[in-house]
Amino acid sequence: MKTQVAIIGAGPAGLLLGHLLRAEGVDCVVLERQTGDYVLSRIRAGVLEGVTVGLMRRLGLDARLKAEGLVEEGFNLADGERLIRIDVAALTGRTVTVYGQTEVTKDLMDAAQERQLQVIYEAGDVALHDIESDAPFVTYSHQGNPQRLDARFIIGCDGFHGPSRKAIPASAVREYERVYPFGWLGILADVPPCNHELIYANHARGFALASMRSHTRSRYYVDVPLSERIEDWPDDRIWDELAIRLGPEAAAGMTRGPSIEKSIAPLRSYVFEPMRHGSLLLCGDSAHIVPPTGAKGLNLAASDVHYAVEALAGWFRHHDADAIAGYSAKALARVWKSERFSWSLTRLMHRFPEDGPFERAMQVAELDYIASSRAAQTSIAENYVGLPL
Ligand code: FAS
Ligand code: PHB
Repeated sequence: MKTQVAIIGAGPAGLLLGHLLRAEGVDCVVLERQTGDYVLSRIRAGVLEGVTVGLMRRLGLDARLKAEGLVEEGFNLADGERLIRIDVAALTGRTVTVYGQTEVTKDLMDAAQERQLQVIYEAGDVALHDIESDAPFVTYSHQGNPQRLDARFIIGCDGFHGPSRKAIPASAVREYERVYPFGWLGILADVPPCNHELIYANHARGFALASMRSHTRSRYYVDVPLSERIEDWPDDRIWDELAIRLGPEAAAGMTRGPSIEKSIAPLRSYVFEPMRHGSLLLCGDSAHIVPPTGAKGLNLAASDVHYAVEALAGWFRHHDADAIAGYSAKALARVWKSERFSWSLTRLMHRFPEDGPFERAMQVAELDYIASSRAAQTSIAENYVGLPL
């Protein structure tokens, strides 16, 4: 089989990219290891920046997002004594939209057939070949048969554990990583949210986040030691811990109920450079990971896709080789700023085992400064709604 662009991975990055390339008249095929149902079963991001909403609008796939997404004008930082509201709408003129990654992926999947976006699910043993040539290709197995897909470019949208970035020679690679000494235990429940806006809490017992998916479905998190197992966290224990960490006001508004999903995710900051090598470009988690504290992961995948579509459309329309050559630097410039914001908010809102009284005093002083400074709140707000492309 032959196409112009081979996309590996049908998560949000791969599907967004596939649809946008089709809209630009660029032929592409998406190869996905899992089934569509499995991809949709993964509960992940919940907050969309304007960049991500804008790409769905550009595709004309934002009907459900407009109807069901919750536009949020602010969010809150809690420290056990007070709630510091960051009024992102007043400070930046922009907002964020609460609309689960699962819903974004579903909207993109549902549109694939009618828009002739070819997505091959259950594509096993995907391997990349000749990525330094102008004629790279991908081999894979499907329904027990070996397959080959020839393309002009291969785009790795295969997440943190995919094969794409590993196809780049080690001599060309620079990696940066910070693994955090805790994970996030997340719970999804069909109960109304405790607050109409998100609350990030730094409590003596640890971090908590109150988020939501709709007016009737809530998403909460507490940070736990990496040694914890989900079996050790019955629902009641999670609800009790959330009520303590989020504080009495939020606890008073909290409705408990049975979890419909709960899991523990590790946290890391990770950047892989370069995001292009020869005819291979990387988008999303295949090239970078952020701790979910800043709600940047999914949105960074969207900005990578924006730059990749710009570069590929330029190449196929005008043979603009500079656009392809400039992709990595352009995408990384925004990646690093989001890495910094996610790392700094993680540092501010979590208790680190190695921290002593001085580090705790720094957190208190920074929260005091944020509570009293419009400039400090504006800085947080412009990062939270998403920096310009
Ligand atoms: P994805 O990982 O979503 O998609 C990659 C796709 O490639 C998958 O479908 C995978 O099956 C496929 N693939 C992998 N290997 C393959 C192979 N060999 N062949 C073919 N296909 C292959 N971000 C937030 O903003 N907020 C959050 O709360 C949040 N929570 C998260 C919780 C968890 C447990 C994880 C892992 C991530 C979380 N993230 C969160 C980040 C997450 O939302 C990512 O940023 C987002 O999924 C990035 O999308 P993709 O780059 O498309 O990668
Ligand atoms: C979520 O709703 O899943 C969510 C929201 C904000 C974050 C992380 C996760 O920072």
